[in-house]
Amino acid sequence: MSATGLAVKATHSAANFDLESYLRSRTAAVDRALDSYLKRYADQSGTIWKAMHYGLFPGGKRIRPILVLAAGEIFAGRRKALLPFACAVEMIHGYSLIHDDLPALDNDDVRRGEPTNHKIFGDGIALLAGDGLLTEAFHVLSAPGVLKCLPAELVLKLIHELSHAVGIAGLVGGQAFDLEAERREVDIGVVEYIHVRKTGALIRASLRLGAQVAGAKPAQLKRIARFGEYLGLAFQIADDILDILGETAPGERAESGHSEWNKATYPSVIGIAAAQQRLKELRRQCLRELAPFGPGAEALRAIARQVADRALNMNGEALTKEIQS
Ligand code: GRG
Repeated sequence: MSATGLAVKATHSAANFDLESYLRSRTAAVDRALDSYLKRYADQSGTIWKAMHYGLFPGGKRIRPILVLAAGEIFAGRRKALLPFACAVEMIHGYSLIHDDLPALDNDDVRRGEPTNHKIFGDGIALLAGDGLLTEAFHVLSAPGVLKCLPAELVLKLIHELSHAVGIAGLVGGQAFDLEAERREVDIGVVEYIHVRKTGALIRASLRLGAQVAGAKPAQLKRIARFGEYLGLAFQIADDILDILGETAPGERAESGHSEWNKATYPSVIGIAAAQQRLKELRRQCLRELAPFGPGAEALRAIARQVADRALNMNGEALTKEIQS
């Protein structure tokens, strides 16, 4: 779809789909929109503005906002209507990372290859930058411009859904449960409970928001939501496998006094091979949910494959030896 807000035509096909250029173009659209939201406060550009900006730029993979756009594009959603939701989920993600890196939580020094927010701005400003991004997300969604694109009732419903996904029933609750789980033995049921909330809820919500903005029908929305559940879990399992197998830069690993093996993760509880097996199953489930959407869902299909395959195409034997030594 074009920046003029015209509907996107579902023209992708498996044979010609270029995920790299898709991600590049959607990332650029999200970056431009995020930048323009922040620029509105440029005259107040004190330390807090810089810290909020640093929380968003340079960005990471932008997977959540891209999921908003990709889900919306299946149903020919308008970019103008989708972008505020895409930006809101990225702001919330940015907040969660800043807070998660703080000494009181994961105590990380490095994020995306750069010093973490509190290492640059101090704990107090980093805390406030996270608060600022979380609040700004809902400011963006409740803006008059959004109500020009979508019925007020729908916007309110979506804000309600998003706040549920990132509050005690989702992101915040999952993070709290994870924190408490660090001190005890956990089984795989508990690990999944944490993942579904801490990581899965925002990923699922991103997809559901995009689909609803674009007018998906209830049965279609259910499918997208199930896809989101499988993808959210796959995303976390893949991340944990890559963490253990060493793809994450050493400085980015948690420093809260325990190794990756002691955390409540799939590979640490059931082992790498079983975690990879589960990941393969989730990959299949993701693709199955998208089947009825045809070529319009090619972007989501390619994303699901990429999320899983990064943690599947590894030389498990060699890396297992490395871990044991
Ligand atoms: C502090 C309320 C609060 C919640 C924190 C998201 C989160 C919950 C913690 C971040 C730590 C972590 C590793 C969580 C698992 C989810 C995950 C893999 C986050 C990283 O997301 P990416 O890979 O990051 O999308 P980029 O850098 O690409 O944006």
